[in-house]
Amino acid sequence: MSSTKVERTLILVKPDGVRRGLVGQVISRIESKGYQITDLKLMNPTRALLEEHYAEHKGKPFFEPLVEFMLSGPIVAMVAEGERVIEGFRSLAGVTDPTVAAPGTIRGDLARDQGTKVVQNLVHGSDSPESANREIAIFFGGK
Ligand code: D4T
Repeated sequence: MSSTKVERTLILVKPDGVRRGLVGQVISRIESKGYQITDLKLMNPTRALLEEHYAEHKGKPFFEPLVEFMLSGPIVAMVAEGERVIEGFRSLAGVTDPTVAAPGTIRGDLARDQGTKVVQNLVHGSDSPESANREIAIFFGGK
């Protein structure tokens, strides 16, 4: 186990989650785990913002479908805070592929393969302190 430093992470409820009315359930799981939500907004991100957010995937076959999917409806962006929240939220979310995400996780309980080019897996969570800082600045830097 790593040390217990207070961290912040960027969490997104993707368009599938908002469309399906699952924002409350996602927030509830974050709060029930004991993390604090310190910023939150419903938004329609621009293509430029999403391309910056997903820059590491540029050039991959799922990049364009991913950006199109993320543009398909409003999303909810939030910042959650707590000791090891980055790792903790990724554990709450489950693995990327919702078909095999463990039952009990957000993706494992609430998402599945929809036969689309890009996996619709309800949520995003930053994967490191560096990513969290970068992503929080992208989504909340200008407010
Ligand atoms: P996000 O970034 O949305 O929290 O998801 P993950 O951290 O779990 O996964 P990721 O960054 O590797 O992928 C971003 C986004 O692209 C979709 N994706 C990913 C896909 O459709 N096909 C793929 O092969 C991969 C790797 C799912 C999430």
